[in-house]
Amino acid sequence: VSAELDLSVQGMTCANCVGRVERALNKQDGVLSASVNLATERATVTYLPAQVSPGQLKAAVRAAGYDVREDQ
Ligand code: 9UX
Repeated sequence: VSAELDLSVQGMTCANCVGRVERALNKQDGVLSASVNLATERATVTYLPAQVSPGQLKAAVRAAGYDVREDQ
C-alpha cells in the first residue's frame, strides 16, 4: 500500500536543484515517484511506508543539501 508525503524544500534556486532533489528521493528504496515544484518549493513523494519512512525521505533531501520539513 502506497502513501503520499508532501515536503517543503528550501534552498532550491535553479532547475538543477530540482533534479538533485528528485534524484535523491527517487533512489531511495520504497519510493515509487517523486516530483518537485521549484515555484512552490514543494515535493510530492509516493512511497511504500513498509519500506521507507518519512524521516528517511527527509534525511535524503537534507543529504542532498537542502532544508526540508513536512507539509500538511
Ligand atoms: Mo543550481 Mo541548486 O546551479 O544547489 S543546482 S543552484
